Amino acid sequence: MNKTGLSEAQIRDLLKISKGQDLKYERVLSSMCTYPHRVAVEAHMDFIESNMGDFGLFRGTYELERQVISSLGQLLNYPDAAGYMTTGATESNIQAIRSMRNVSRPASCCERPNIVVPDSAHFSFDKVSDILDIELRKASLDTNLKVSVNSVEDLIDKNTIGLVAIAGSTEFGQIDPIERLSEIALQNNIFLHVDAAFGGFVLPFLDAVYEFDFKLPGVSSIAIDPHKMGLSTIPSGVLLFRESEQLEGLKADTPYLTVSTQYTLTGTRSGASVAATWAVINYLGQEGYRKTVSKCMELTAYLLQELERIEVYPLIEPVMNVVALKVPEADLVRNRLAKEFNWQVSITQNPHCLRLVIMPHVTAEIIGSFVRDLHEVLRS
Ligand code: 0PR
Repeated sequence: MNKTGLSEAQIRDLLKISKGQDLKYERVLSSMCTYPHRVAVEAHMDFIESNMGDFGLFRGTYELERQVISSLGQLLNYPDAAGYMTTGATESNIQAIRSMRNVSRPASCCERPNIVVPDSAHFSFDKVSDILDIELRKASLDTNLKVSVNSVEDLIDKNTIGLVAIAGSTEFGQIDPIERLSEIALQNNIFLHVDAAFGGFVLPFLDAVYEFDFKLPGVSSIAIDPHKMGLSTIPSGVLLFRESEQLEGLKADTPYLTVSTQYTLTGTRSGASVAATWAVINYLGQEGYRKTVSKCMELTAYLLQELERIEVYPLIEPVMNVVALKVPEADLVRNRLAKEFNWQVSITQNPHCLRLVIMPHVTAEIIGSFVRDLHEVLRS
């Protein structure tokens, strides 16, 4: 640290240089984040000092958080859902599984508990397994890259405390057969957590209807991320539980704070994210999100149409705005796109495909220019 401080002008200049080294989202086709909505940014700045870790000091912000939980509960067909705002789906997934373990512990007493997750589950579940010392059983996928229900059933045993389903998988944007998994969870009297980190702000606004939320009676918790397609600021995640008992499973005593209990993983926690999320969901409403999602889906269709001309095809028909493309030597193509044309795309693991996410910052011009560059790379 410097002995004496720099001037404000020096600080600004140095920050400008660093910011200049960051990529602009206009070249990024690999991210599930995007520019947050202006209304969210304004609210974030207005509540910058607010700390939800000691919410007795920030009663107004706390009330906004209650309203966010209730609005998203309503969106996901359970207005009475219990929950709180997390730093994102990694934390939501950790806490959902921790709650499963704590609530079901008496039943599965001495042996090591396990959960069954799709092979396509986000790597945050590997962290869950490590942190909580819970065995992770990975169920195989069918040819459409949805989890195989038979494989899930085969993996359940007396130490299984719950299942995980994905509504919008990270790599393929696919939705698991959640209706069936809900039945299986009920039959086995175990929890079912739905990771709708990405899909939560997409599926309710598509023309096609998908059953993935609390409407299904076996779904016991949902992770949904306002900092992805919700257009809020980072860090904004939401974890929702069907039963308040599940939230109680996360309770810690906080005797010297303004409130005597906490249910969160982090202590100090951003009230700015709460205000930003409240602002953008209320400003856009369902109509606003429907427009955003329609635009992303139209551009996804446009992308596929342009790619067809250069004989590049998707691995599966995209369900949402995530596209996996079959190209030979996908790693090499990805590297060349980055090096020669400054495009950021990612790669799926199994099979190896180019993966693009058509976020709200993507335009028809961006797609046109990307397809031209991809064509160039594939030709030479
Ligand atoms: N669950 C699913 C289905 C996800 O896709 C992700 C993140 C998570 C959980 C974890 O969410 P947090 O990272 O918010 O805790 N999916 C993206 C991914 O790992 C996150 C991301 C976002 C990556 C922007 C890159 C990026 O530029 O690919």
